[in-house]
Amino acid sequence: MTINTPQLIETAKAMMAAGKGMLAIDESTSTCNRRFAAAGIAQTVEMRRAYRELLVTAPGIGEFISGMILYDETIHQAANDGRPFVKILQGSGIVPGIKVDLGAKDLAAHPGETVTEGLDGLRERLAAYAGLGARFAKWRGVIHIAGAGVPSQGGIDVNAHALARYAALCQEAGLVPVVEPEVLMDGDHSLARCAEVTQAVLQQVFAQLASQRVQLEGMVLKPNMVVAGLGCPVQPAVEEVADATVHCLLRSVPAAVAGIAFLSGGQPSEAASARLSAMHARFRPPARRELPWPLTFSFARAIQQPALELWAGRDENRAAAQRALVHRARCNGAALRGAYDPAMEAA
Ligand code: 5MM
Repeated sequence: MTINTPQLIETAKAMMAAGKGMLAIDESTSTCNRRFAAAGIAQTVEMRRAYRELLVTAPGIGEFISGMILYDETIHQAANDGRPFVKILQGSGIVPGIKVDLGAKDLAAHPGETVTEGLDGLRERLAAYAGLGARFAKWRGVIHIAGAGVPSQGGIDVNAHALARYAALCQEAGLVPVVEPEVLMDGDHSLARCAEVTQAVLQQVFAQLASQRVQLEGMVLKPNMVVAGLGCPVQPAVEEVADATVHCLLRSVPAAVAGIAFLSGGQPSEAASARLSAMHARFRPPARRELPWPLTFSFARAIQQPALELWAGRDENRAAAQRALVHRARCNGAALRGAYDPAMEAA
């Protein structure tokens, strides 16, 4: 099948719109239920629908959010007034997308490592999602750091290969692939170890993308920031994370890629905003050369978490929760100008 490159490029440009980033609301049912349970919210289809309605209808969210990543359950749902979520997003100028992987499963013969599944039947599922209005898709490969042998080359290779096969199928279906190789923050590894693993993973991902003939201009990379493990006794400064992350990307990501949108990975919301802001403040002319790709966010927890906790499943908290959501989106919008200031949190 011929690839519609101009259409892919146009969608990717809309996703990378200046001053905006993406909001991931694609938690699978089990992940969403786990977060609801922690916040004391009932774990039902209706509560998940009500929460996603709160997110997609937040007044003003389109000022800072260019795209939202939905989940299979969510893309079929509608607001109380009957309007499908996809239509609401389109009406706010937000590009609808869909998470299409089926989760990370234990990788045979590789204790402590996983491979993301979901390639079987993916061509048909992508066509169905495109018919529902999705214009991009997302797949997450998960890389663990644990000791000397994890990740193994085999673990990196198989996840990179799956990401590339997914990406090629997306482009065939007219959907922009968001390629998400996540090096987890779990563990006590150093910043340097995260940089080493992230670089090895990204280089293998781009080798596989080339091998599968994925058009870089019509894809978006969703990487982790280069950070120390959560259990590492030495936690780097904001500027160290910014520099390590951008240097790693410059060494690994071809300039033709349409854009880069970070996951937050469990970082506190304020830290994610501060680190993204530092990247923009520190890597711009005349002090440094201009970055070759737009650099933005595709956060889930770092934007949603305060809103989820405020909502707590109660309708009377809905407006306050929406304000908290838009506040986090605004903070990250400021980060894209290198202008995030912790003082914004008091506003
Ligand atoms: C890494 O997770 C992605 C970004 O979220 P954070 O900013 O919170 O790290 C996110 O899109 C993730 O892939 C989805 O929430 C889906 O997770 P599950 O594990 O439910 O498939």
